[in-house]
Amino acid sequence: MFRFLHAADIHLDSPLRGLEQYEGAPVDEIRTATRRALVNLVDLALQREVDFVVIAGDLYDGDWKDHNTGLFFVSQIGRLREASIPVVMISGNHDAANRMTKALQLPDHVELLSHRKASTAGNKQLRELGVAIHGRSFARSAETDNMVRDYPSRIDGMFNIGLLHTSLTGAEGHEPYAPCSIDELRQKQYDYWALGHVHTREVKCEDPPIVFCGNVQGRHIRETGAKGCYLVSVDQRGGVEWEFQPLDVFRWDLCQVAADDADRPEQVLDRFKTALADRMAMHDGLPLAVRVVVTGRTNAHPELAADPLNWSNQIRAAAIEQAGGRVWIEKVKLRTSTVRDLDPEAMADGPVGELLRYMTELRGDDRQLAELAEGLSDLRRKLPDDLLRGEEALNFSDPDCLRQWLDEVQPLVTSRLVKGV
Ligand SMILES: [Mn+2]
Repeated sequence: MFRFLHAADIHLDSPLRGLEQYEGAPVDEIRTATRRALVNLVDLALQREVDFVVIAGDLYDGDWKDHNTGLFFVSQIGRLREASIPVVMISGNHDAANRMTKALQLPDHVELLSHRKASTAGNKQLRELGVAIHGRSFARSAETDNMVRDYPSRIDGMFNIGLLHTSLTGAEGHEPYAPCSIDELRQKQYDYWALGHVHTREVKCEDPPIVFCGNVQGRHIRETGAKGCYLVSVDQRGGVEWEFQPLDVFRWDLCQVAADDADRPEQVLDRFKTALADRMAMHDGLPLAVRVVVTGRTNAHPELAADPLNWSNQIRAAAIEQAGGRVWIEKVKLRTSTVRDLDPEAMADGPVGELLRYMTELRGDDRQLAELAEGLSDLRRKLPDDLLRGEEALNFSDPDCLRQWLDEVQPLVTSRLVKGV
């Protein structure tokens, strides 16, 4: 009967983080990725001849640096006007009314629902199609009120869609904006809830469909895998089907390498190449930014642990050789361990035994860890700023963080002290 695209969190012109400082980083691919994902969205709408498009907030990443971001959106979305495809959208926390200092007049086939109160899209074409789209934009970035309560009642005889930017009752890693429960959404008796804000796509409820479509382009290593939108089809009897459609032009991925039973670092490299080939095939040849995590108890551990920088770069080189510039290694984490544990008792009288006992003691004592951190404060002051900020910041006051460093340091130290361990 009709079909539409449900997209959200385009974050147009958002920077992609984590590759900038990397020699040979795909700077152009990164800079234009969100724009090209938007182009893919418009292309898809035209190819599949959808009846309309909804965007559930965070079209923009924040206030524009200049008008170019807005002009790019207007020019792309304008291509839908020629095909008579209306667009209904709301703003989210990133592009809330109070954050945006610049604006452009939107083309008349694009409707941004009000941030003053919840309303129903007024587009005539949608009314004729029998579709009512209800929603409300964020007035300020931190909308912590339940917005759903004031959403309009369903209009009988129409297909009712709710457009909402929310973290529901709380989603890990997302600010608790516009909180509400699945039950509250169901009580509205709408036929489809098009949600935005949570960047991982998820169908929260099948009947009626309550759907997070995720963002259209991964922006850092915590946004791995295919990103895109949902193509939603509604049949004569109001039956709804939804199908994920990738739109991303560049993908973040995790490549796990099991090093168990490998005898030499070269074998670990071979396993990495096999694992990478699998990942590349899985992502249909899209350019990838990959985090490599090597784990396992292996005889290669002493060599790996003794010179992690060398082996990380061997892995980067292997990726270049294999992927010819289509894959960038975001980070290498060598998390291997030794095949046989060092036994402090066996070396009870030696300096290595002493060291291992000290490390074990440290690990179990938050107070001593805090003292250690205090002792490192001079070093901390010398660290560049970006190591102390962001998701993977070095946190000197977090005992768990300190314990993890101990785990990384121990093999490094012992492998240099004890040959062949
Ligand atoms: Mn958001």
